[in-house]
Amino acid sequence: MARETSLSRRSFVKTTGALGLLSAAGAATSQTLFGETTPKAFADEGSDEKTVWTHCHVNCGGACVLQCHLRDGELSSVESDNTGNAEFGGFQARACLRGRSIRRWLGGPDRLNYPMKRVEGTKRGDGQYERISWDEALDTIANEFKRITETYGNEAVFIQECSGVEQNLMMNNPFFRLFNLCGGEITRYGNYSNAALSFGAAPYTYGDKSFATRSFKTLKEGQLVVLFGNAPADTRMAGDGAGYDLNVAREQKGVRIICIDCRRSEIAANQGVEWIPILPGTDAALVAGLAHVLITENLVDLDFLHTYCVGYDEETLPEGAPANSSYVAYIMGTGYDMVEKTPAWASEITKIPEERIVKLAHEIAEADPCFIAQGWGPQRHANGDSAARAIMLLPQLVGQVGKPGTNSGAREGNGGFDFPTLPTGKNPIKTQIPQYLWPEAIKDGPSLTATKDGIRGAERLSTSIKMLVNYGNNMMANQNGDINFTTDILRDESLCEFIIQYDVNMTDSCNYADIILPDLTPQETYSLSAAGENNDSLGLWPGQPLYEPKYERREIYEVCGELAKRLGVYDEYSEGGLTREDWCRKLWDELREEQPQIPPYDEAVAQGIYKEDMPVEDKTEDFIKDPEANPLKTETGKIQIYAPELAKFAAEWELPEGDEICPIPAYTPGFEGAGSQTEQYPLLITGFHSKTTTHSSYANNDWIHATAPFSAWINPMDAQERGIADGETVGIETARGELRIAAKVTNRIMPGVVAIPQGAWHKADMQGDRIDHGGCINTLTSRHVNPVSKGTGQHSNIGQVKKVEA
Ligand SMILES: Nc1nc2c(c(=O)[nH]1)N[C@H]1C(S)=C(S)[C@@H](COP(=O)(O)OP(=O)(O)OC[C@H]3O[C@@H](n4cnc5c(=O)[nH]c(N)nc54)[C@H](O)[C@@H]3O)O[C@H]1N2
Ligand SMILES: Nc1nc2c(c(=O)[nH]1)N[C@H]1C(S)=C(S)[C@@H](COP(=O)(O)OP(=O)(O)OC[C@H]3O[C@@H](n4cnc5c(=O)[nH]c(N)nc54)[C@H](O)[C@@H]3O)O[C@H]1N2
Ligand code: SF4
Ligand SMILES: [Mo]
Repeated sequence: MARETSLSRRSFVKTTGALGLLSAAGAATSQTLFGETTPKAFADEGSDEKTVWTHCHVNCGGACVLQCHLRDGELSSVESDNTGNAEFGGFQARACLRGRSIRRWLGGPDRLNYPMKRVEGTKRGDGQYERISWDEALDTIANEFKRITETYGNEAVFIQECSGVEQNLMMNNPFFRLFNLCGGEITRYGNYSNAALSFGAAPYTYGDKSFATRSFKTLKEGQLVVLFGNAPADTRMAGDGAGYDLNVAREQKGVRIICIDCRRSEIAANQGVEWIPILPGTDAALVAGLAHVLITENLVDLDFLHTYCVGYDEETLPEGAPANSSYVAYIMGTGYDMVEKTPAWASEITKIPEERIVKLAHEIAEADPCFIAQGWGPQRHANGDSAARAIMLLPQLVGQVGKPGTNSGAREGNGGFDFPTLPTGKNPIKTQIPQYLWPEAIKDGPSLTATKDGIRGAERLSTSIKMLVNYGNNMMANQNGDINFTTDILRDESLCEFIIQYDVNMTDSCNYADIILPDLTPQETYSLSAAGENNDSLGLWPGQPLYEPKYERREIYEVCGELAKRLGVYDEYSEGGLTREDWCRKLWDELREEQPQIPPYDEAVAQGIYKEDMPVEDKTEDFIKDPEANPLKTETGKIQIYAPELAKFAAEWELPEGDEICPIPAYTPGFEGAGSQTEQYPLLITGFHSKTTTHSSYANNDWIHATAPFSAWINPMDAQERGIADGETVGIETARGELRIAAKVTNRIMPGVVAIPQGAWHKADMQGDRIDHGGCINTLTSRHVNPVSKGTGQHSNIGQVKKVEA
C-alpha cells in the first residue's frame, strides 16, 4: 500500500490535510494487507462459542493482539494476531507466552474480587484485611482526600506510576483527571525504565532523547550492529517488536551483531551473534579504551567531530570550559585524572581482553554504516548517566550519527504510534519529585531540595507525601529499590497517612495499603490500544470485554467517577456522563477526523483489529544536513561531548560523598560499582528483565514459570568455589537484605557477576528474619540514585552468594 513517505510517526497524529491523499483501501471495508484480509470476529449463529478481540496491556513495550475464544461465556483458549502476512512486510502483533497464557492469570488464585480495608488495630505490613462495600471504600477515599488536602495541601497527594496497565486508553489517567479538578497533586519526572539515559544523558548530549534514533527495520544488508546492554529478544518480545525486527535483519539481511553485556542474552545466544562479556557498570571505560585506539590510529572522523560536536578536543571546547577538559585530554592522560586510557587500562576495568578491545575499535572504524544502540541495562547503575553518555559518544567518534543505517548510540528508535488516551486536564501544582525518590518524599519531604535531590518547580517540597495512590503497580513491596527500607517507612502511619492499592492481584504491596480495590483488566472491559513499541506500523485495537464483570471488580474510570460524585466534580470529570465505552468511541472518532482511512469504530470492532504499515524512516537528520540552520536543543546547539550544563551542575549541586558529575563522559566506578567489592561482598549483583514476566506482572503465573523458573545466573567458577550446583537454592545477600532463589549455573554470565531477573514476588516475614523466599531482587538493591537524573541505580550492588537448605 502506497503511503505518503514524508510523514513521521510523531507528526502522524497531528497532521491533518495530507492524510486525505493517502490510499484508504479500508475506509468502509476490512483493511487489506498484502492480499490478505483481516478476518472478521466470528460468532456462529446458535453456537455458544464466540471470539472477542482484545489485547495484552502490560508494560513490556508491546501491546499484542489477543484473539480470545469463549465457550459458554468463559475464556477457553487464546490465539493472537494471525492476520496479514508478516513475511511480505505486513506486521503481526503476535503475543508471547505471557499474553497467550492470560487465561491462567485472569482466573488465577491471587485475583482480587472485593474491596477490602485493613483490619482495625493491625499495622500496615501485617496483611490483615476485611471485605467492605464499595460505598464504604469510596466514602473513605473521598473523605481522606479532602482531609489530607485541607490539612497539608494538594502537594501531599501522590499518584504512583502504573506500569501494570501501560497499554490502554485509561492507564491511571482517571485519578489525575479527578485530582486535577480538585486542586491537583505532586507529580514526578523521570521513570524506572530509562531515567539516566533520557533525563541524565541524552538532553545534555543531543538535546533530545530521540535524536537520530532509528528502528532495526532500517538496517542495511550485511552491516554491523553493536549493542550495549540491549536484549531485544528478551525485552521486546512482541511479534511486531524490535526483537523480531532485529532477527529478521539478522536472518534476511545478514547483519552482523555484537552484544556487549555481562550476560549472554537471548539475542546473543543466536548463531552469528557475538557476545563480548563486560563487567557491569564499566561501559564508559570500554568506550575510553576504544577511543584510545581510534585516536592514536587516526581512525576518528575529525570532520564530523569538528563540524557537529563540542568538546572532543581542545579546539572545540565550548566557551568557559577550562583547558585540558576535552575528551581527547581525558583519553591521552593530560586532563581530568591525568591517566592515559589505553586498551590495557580499559581491559583491567572491564575484564574484556585488550586484543578484543583493539579489534572492536577497528571493526567499528571500518563499518559503514555502523549501528550502535544501547539498551537500558548500562544506565540502570549508579553511574548510569555517564555510562549512557559514553556509549552515545562512540558513534560520534566515527561519524556514524544521523545518517541512514546509523543510530545515535541511544536505544534504537521505538516511536510506535501514539494512541489517544483519556485527557487528564491541567494540574495547578508544578512541583515535581524524581520518580525514584517517592519513599524519601514520604519520609521527610521538606528535606528534599532542588540542588541535592533534583526537586523541580520549587526549591524544596512544602510537605511530605501523606496520601499515596497506587494503581497498576507493585512498587511498595516489589519493584522499588530496597524493600526493607521502603516498607519500614510505609508501616509508620504517622508518615504516609492514607494508602490505596488498586490492582487485580493480591501482591505483597497490597499488604501496605489501607484500602485495596479490585480492578477489571482491560480484557474484561472496553479498551483502546495500539501496536506497541514496534516501528513503522499503525495498529489499533478496540478491545471488547470478554465477559460481564465478575465478583465486585470495577474498572478505574467508573470508580474515579464515583469519587468525583463525592467530591462534587462529576459533570466536569465525565463531560456530562460519558462512560468508558463512550470514551473509546470518542477518542476513536477524533482520531478518524485526522486519519479518515480508519474505519468507523463499530466496523473496527466487528473486524477485530485495524492495522496498516507506515513508511520506514531512515533519512539524514536536518541537523546533519545543516547544523547552523538546524541547531540542536543543547546549550551550544551542537552534539555535546563536553556539556556546559553538566559543568554547571558539578559546580552548584550537592552530591553524596564519592559521587561525581563530569562534563565529559568519563568513567567513574560509582556507588557499589566495579572495584568496590570487599571480602564480605566479593560479587557484583545485577539484574535484568526476563522473558517470563513483565516485571511482577505474570510473575505469579505458574504455567509460565514451570517452563523457566526464576533463577539467579552464576558462573560455574563462582558456583564451584561455593559448592553450588545448578538448580540448588542459594542465599544472596547485600548490605540491604537477603533472599533465596534457585541458582542457574551457566557460562552465559561473566565470572564475578550474579544476575537476577527482576519481578519475582517478594515473600518474607517482615517482622521476623526478613529473608525473601520469593527471590525479589529489590530486597538487595539500594536507594543510591544517579547524580544527574536522580534515577535508579538499582543494579549497582556488591554482595555474596551462599549455598543454603531449600
Ligand atoms: N531491581 C529492579 N527493579 C526494577 C526494575 C529493574 O530492572 N530492576 N525495573 C523497573 C522498571 S523499568 C519498571 S517499568 C518497574 C515496573 O514496576 P511496576 O510498575 O510495579 O510494574 P509491575 O511489576 O508489572 O506491576 C504492575 C502491577 O499491576 C498489576 N496489574 C496488572 N494488570 C492490571 C490491571 O489491569 N489493573 C490493575 N489495577 N492492575 C494491574 C499487577 O498485578 C502488578 O501488581 O519496575 C522497576 N523495578
Ligand atoms: N520480557 C520482558 N520484557 C520487558 C520487560 C520485562 O519485565 N520483561 N520490561 C519492559 C520495561 S518497562 C523495560 S524498562 C525494558 C527494559 O529492557 P532492557 O533495556 O532490555 O533492560 P534490562 O533488561 O535492564 O537490561 C538489558 C541488558 O543489559 C545488560 N546489562 C546490565 N548491566 C549492564 C552494564 O552495566 N553494561 C552492559 N553492557 N550491559 C548490562 C543486562 O544483562 C541485560 O541483558 O524492558 C521492557 N520489556
Ligand atoms: S507480555 Fe508483551 S510481548 Fe507478551 S503478549 Fe503481552 S504485550 Fe505481547
Ligand atoms: Mo520500565
